[in-house]
Amino acid sequence: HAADAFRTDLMTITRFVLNEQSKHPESRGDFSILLSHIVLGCKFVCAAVNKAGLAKLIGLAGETNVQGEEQKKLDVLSNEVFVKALVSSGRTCILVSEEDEDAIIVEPSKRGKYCVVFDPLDGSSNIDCGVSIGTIFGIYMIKDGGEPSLEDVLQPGKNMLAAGYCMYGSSCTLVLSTGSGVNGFTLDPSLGEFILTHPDIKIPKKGKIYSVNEGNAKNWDGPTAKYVEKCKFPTDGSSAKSLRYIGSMVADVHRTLLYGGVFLYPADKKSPNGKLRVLYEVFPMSFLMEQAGGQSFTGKERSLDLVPKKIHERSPIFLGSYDDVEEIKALYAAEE
Ligand code: AHM
Ligand code: MG
Repeated sequence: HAADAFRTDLMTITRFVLNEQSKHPESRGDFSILLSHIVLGCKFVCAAVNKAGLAKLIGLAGETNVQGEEQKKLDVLSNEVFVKALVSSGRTCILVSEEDEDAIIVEPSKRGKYCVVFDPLDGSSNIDCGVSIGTIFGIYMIKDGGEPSLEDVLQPGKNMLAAGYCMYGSSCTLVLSTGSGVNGFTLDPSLGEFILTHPDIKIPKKGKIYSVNEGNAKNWDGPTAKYVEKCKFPTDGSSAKSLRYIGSMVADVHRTLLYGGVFLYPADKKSPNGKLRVLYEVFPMSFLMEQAGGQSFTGKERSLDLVPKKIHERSPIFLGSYDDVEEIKALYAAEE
């Protein structure tokens, strides 16, 4: 149909979130405002990532400042953009970023009720070879109306109100859950708007892919080793799984969400808590997985039940298709 060539009824992310909010008459639009500031950060980082390769070659404007200082590293730049966007939204009170050792307590005149935890540019070691990287974020509500404190962000992941990530890949994709399913939006560069392209994402119940850094295999514990062996040499007559590992969490999780299967970053002898950070890597991705019908497990418990004690704490993680994670849980249960 000619009519299909141009869609005229565009569901932008702003319109989508406003629609959702209208179901809650008590909401005053604060969440939409917060989200629009996060979206602005994502657009900025997307633009910066896209010209990262070129910037080195031709010195794009803005990449080297007038004093001739060396250009800021993209992860540092992204962090600054997100912190400023979040503070200026007037809707946040405490921020935790992978890039900042301490939590940021927002000054009283700019405070709102939301707490945001984020990794502004995850997988940044992949920038120089053009592999997809991303921003990950989670949103909590301050516990009581008082002074913001670390307690407000040291809450289990199940208390998050919303979580999402933005992947800077062949296209820029923002995946969001506000606690009623998962939706994906793709940036239309000509409009500068994120348009709903992946409504109501559901992860397949079982998948054909496993995703793990197998170079760490010699240090794995029993259940992880057994599970990966099962992926390669299944004993139940099913066919072996394919291995896909990008080494960029957002891209590996995005593929897992769309195609099914499992992504794991397990504990090993060298890093008994794995590598990934609880607040802004494990929790948001686990929140999205559950909302899409999958599961996330730490090797001990449901990931979202974990209560972090420190803001940069790490945890092992096994997430993905419901049935596949169920198998991993059984192997850990058998170990006890
Ligand atoms: P980073 O926060 O330093 O970028 O590290 C996190 C990244 C994840 O994106 C990815 O899943 C993981 O590190 C890969 O780690 P490894 O190289 O050990 O496989
Ligand atoms: Mg990271």
